[in-house]
Amino acid sequence: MTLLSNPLNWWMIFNSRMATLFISDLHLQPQKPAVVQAFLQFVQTQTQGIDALYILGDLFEAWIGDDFDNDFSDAIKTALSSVTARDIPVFLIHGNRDFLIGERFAAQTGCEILPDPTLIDLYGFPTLLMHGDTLCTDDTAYLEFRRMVRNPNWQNELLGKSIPDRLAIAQNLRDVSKEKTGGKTAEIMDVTQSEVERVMAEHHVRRLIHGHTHRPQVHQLNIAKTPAERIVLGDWDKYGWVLKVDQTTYQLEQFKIAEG
Ligand code: LP5
Ligand code: MN
Repeated sequence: MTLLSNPLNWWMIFNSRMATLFISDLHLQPQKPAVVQAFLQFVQTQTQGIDALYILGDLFEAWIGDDFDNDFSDAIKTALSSVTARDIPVFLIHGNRDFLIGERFAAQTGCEILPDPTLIDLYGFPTLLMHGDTLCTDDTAYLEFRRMVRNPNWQNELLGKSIPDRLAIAQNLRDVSKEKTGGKTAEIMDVTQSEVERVMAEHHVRRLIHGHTHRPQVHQLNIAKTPAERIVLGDWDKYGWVLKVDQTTYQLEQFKIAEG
């Protein structure tokens, strides 16, 4: 019997298809141990034999600089290193909570930081990856804030401050953000459709994957009269989300996160 005449072998080949995984908005923090545990378990059980893992921003609830180490950040870094040590690439796009992840973190974990947006060839399908915050163009107050915190001079000045000062500033920014988002409509904080279409047309893509809005869904749209799709990843809290893409198909999967 040849290799391919045995149905069992076909089944094994089918099931060993390689896949690329996308996650975002885990908002990892020591105060949410169940989510941390879910991520560590995800790394252990879901990344075996995959082609790559992409983290599209807000892996952390708040990141105040690569020089702030503790048991929590060490555990996450060790988990990421365990993936890259298996020669599986892990890519990271900054979110609005962890834009200060830098080269030290990348060197320690083997992760590669990608610009936002990044265009990849995903099994022959041009695919644009973003965090998603820049698509919310009606949120002009946020975009102004973003311009400030993404300025390298601002970042250098902040990174020069002591850890306690930085923790206090991060807490202050969170408080201001909570107050401001409380006064914004859901529409303002969602993506602006015309901006989605503009960015997709600019990069000549028919597929966009992003997070940030915490509104997991696959949206069908048209770009220059051609069908296209926008895949939105969900945040991790009571449930986690992962997008699994292979040569032929994709699935946006939700899974339950056990209570801590
Ligand atoms: O994050 P979320 O979901 O609450 O809301 C976001 C936008 N808010 C933010 C701000 C972050 O939450 C702040 C946390 C950062 C943690 C890490 C920072 C480490 C750096 C500091 C330490 C070294 O991104 C929110 C959007 C919302 O998403 C939906 O898209 O609306 O935008 C805002 O709330 C911004 C406000 O509208 C404008 C804020 C002006 C604040 C000016 C304060 C200046 C203080 C300067 C101190 C140095
Ligand atoms: Mn975000």
